[in-house]
Amino acid sequence: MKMLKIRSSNMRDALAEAKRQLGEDVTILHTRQFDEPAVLGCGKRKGVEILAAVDDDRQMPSAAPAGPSVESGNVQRLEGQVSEIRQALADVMTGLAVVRNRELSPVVERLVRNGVPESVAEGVLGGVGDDDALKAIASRTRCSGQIHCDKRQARVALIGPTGVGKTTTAAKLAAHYALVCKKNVALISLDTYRVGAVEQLSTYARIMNVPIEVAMSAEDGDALVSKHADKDLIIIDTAGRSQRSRKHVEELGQYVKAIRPTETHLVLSASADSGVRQEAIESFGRLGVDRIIMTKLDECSKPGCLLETAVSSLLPYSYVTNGQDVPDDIMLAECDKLAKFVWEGSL
Ligand SMILES: Nc1nc2c(ncn2[C@@H]2O[C@H](COP(=O)(O)OP(=O)(O)OP(=O)(O)O)[C@@H](O)[C@H]2O)c(=O)[nH]1
Ligand SMILES: [Mg+2]
Repeated sequence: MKMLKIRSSNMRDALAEAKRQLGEDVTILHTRQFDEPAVLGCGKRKGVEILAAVDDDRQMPSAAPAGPSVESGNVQRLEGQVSEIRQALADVMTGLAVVRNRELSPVVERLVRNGVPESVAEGVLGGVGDDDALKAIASRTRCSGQIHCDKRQARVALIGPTGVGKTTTAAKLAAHYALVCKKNVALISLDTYRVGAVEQLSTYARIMNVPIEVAMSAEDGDALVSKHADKDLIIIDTAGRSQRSRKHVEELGQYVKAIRPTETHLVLSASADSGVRQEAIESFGRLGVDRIIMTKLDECSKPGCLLETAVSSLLPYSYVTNGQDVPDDIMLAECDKLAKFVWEGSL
């Protein structure tokens, strides 16, 4: 028995096609109306489908006219393929919906609400209960503690993208270590790039009575460090550069290298886009970053960036800043406090 499924917009054409392909003795085994979405998903496609059969032993019509027959066969094959593709797509969409609608645990959901990407929140808190959430977050957030300048001179370079608060933070740190910790501090500015940058830091230096130097070229750096060999701490402010410009970041690297920093702190803004921070970690990371300072916590509505950055950079936080006031708006980074901020949304 040879069987054929034929679809057409009406019964008459379907029967004619069945006879043309299988001969006059064709038997119609089954007919049905169909009503389904059109191939590209717009509108409906209606018609009849017949299942026609003929005994194999009977004589088949000789050499069916090539044109219409081939076309009809092709259409059927295409329809079959389209239907398979549609089914596969439906499966994928169902799978995605299942993933999307997957129930998140309440602790993970809370972190996601606070701005932690779902994958990070799952990684840190998957399987952790409410009571242990703070501890789990704190354990994934490392903090470096104070700048060590007791036994040997510390040279701390602040680098990072434009406008994140490097100069303001340099002034806050200088004030804290000079005025509160009573350390012998000097400031060096490597920012001869931006108009007004040196004046900005000089104003703070004058108020704090801290010496300030400006390196006009990478070669100046070494001489300036020697000049201040007696200082406990040298804080180095640098020019903000786009994390996207490899050339400018490398240029900055030459300047910073000449100062021979003992610590290089990458300054990132909590109010910036997460993608920008990730790019900055990658780009400035090539210069040998060993700490992160997160600024502008006061401006950020979702503190999850603190956990996201800790997890993605694997670097410890040294300080966080939470306002424009020099010298007050800076805090030593402490894991418990940062975890509380991420979890509760307040410092
Ligand atoms: N709200 C808020 N503003 C801050 C904070 N830190 C710095 N700022 C402000 O951010 C702006 C830029 O600060 P700068 O210190 O000049 O930033 P920068 O990284 O040195 O900028 P460039 O040298 O141009 O790359 C200023 O208006 C600062 O007052 C902070 O913690 N919170
Ligand atoms: Mg600056």
